Amino acid sequence: MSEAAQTLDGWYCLHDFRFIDWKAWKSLSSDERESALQEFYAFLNEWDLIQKEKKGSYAFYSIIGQKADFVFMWLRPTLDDLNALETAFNKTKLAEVTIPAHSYVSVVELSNYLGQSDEDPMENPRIKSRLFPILPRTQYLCFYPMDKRRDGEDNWYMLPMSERRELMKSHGLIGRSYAGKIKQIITGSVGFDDWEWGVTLFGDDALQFKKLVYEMRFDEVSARYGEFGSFFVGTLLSKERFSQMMAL
Ligand code: 76R
Repeated sequence: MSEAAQTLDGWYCLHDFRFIDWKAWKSLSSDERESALQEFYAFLNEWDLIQKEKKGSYAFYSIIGQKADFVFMWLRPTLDDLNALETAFNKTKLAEVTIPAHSYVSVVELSNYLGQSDEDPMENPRIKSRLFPILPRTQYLCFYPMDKRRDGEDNWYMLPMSERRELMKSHGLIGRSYAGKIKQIITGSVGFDDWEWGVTLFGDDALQFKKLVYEMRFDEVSARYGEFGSFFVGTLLSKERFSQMMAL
């Protein structure tokens, strides 16, 4: 048996994709629509507060294309917190005019392929800030799930640790060349959802998502071992932008 990678795990993560039921929204009176928005904005204020206290984080983006209309990406200390959050949202008036489009459950993950030391990682502020990240407010977000292949000769999980480490080094180098342009959050979902990882990328220039993902496709880890699910791309929402989006 080859040596399993060790992971450090941080906040739990739920990506909750929704459609807007425009017909239902249009059938509400303007007072009902306004109060639905105000109720939702009170929720956003609560999430902002939790984020300020560093007890969790969230991202809110409008999705381009027909896979969904918007997404919440929530980070919380436990799965129970996430469950309570989605239930609380589901009880709102706004949720009544949404239809679930897709969801993804995972946990923020760092693996030990690169850099390991004897110190307690939880005492390292750089590691802590990556395991418990405050999500950026970049203009764009990209999300997709992925697996590492287990197919005949191309079985990631049968490779010795030393070889995987070598391959991940090259992956990390490509990633680092996008420093300042893209922030990535890798969340592990083995045992939680249909794929092994969720990849969430944040950036102000959406074209850089394409360039990074494309460049990685030529790198052995992705070229040989990467398998990918559906991609979602979104643009930042704020209260103001959401009000504009919902205006009739
Ligand atoms: O944690 C680190 O920064 C160390 C280096 C590193 C690891 C261990 C790293 C760096 N990644 C790691 C692990 Mn990554 N990453 C992806 C994708 O589309 C594709 O082809 C793959 C999707 C992107 C775009 C990306 C970006 N990475 C992983 C893992 C877990 C592997 C395992 O355990 O087997 C996956 C699934 C994965 C996938 N990676 C980086 C990036 C970027 C931008 C970096 C540089 C980060 C930085 O140094 O700031």
